[in-house]
Amino acid sequence: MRLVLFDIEHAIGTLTLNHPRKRNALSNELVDELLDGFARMRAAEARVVVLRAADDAKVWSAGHDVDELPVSGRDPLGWDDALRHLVRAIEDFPCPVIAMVDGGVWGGACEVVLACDLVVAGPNATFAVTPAKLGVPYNVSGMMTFMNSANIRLVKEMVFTAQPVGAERAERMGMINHLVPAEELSSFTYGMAGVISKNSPLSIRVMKEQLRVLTGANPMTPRGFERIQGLRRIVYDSDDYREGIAAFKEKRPPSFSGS
Ligand code: LCV
Repeated sequence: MRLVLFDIEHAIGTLTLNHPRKRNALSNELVDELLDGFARMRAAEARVVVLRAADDAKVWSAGHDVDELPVSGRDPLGWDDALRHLVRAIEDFPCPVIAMVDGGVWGGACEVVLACDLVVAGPNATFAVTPAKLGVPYNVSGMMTFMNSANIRLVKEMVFTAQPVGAERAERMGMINHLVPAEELSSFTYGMAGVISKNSPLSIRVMKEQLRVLTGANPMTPRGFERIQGLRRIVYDSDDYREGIAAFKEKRPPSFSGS
C-alpha cells in the first residue's frame, strides 16, 4: 500500500498522506514516499502542490514516528533525520506548497505544515507542538520555522503547554492563511492553487526563494549555535527524554524528574 498518493492535473499537484493505521506518522518510509512525490512533481513541472490527508482522516498527521526516535544519547532531530529532509524539501521546492489541513496536526507535523508556503484549514484542524510532552529537544531550524510562522507569545504557549491550538485561534493569530467550512476546504484550496498556477512560475519561484533566504537570515554566532547545541545535548542525554519516549510506547502519562 502506498503511504502517499500522487496526483497532478493542469500543473496542480496533490500529495495525500495515506497511512491511517499509524495516523500518518512521519515515518522514514512515509517521508521517503513524500520526497519521491516532490521529486516527481518537480519533474512534472507542477506549479503548485497541495499537501493533504485523506478526506476522512481525523488526524492529519501524528508527527514524527516516535518508534523511530533514537534514545541512545543521539540527537533525535539531527540534519539527516527524515523530518529535517522533509521540511527542507518543502522549503526548497520551486513552487508554492499549500497545506490543506483538517484534523489533528501533532509535533513535527506542525513544523511540516508551517514550513508549507500557505495553510488552508477546516474547522476541525488543531495544531500541537509536543516536544515538551516527550522530553524532546526541538532543533534550531524547527524553532525558526515556528518563530517565522506565529507571534512569539503563541509560540511559547504552544511549546510550553504542548496543547493543541484550534483553527479559529490559529487564523486569528495569523498562523494559518484561511479557515474555511469543511465542505468548502477542497474547493477553496484548489481555487487558490488555480490562481497561483496561472501566474508566472519563474517569478513565483524566485520570490519564494528570496523569502526563504531572507526569513532564514537571522545572524547567529558560532558561539550562539554551540550554546544551543550544548543545551540540546543536555536534553537528549537526559532521563526525561528516555522517560518521554518510554511513556509514549507504554501508553501511559510521563513522569518527568527534570534530570
Ligand atoms: C508512532 C504513532 C504515533 C506517532 N509515532 O489513535 O515535536 S516533537 O519533538 O514531539 C517530535 C519528536 C514529534 O513529532 O513527536 C511525535 C509527537 N506526536 C504526538 O505526540 C501525537 C501522538 N499520537 C497521539 O496522541 C494519538 O495517536 C492521536 C491523538 C494522534 C490519535 O489518537 P487515536 O486514538 O486516534 P491511537 O493513539 O490509537 O494511535 C493509532 C496507532 O498509531 C500509533 C499508535 O501507537 C497506535 O499504534 P498501535 O495501534 O500499534 O498501538 N501512533 C500514533 N501516533 N507519533 N506511532
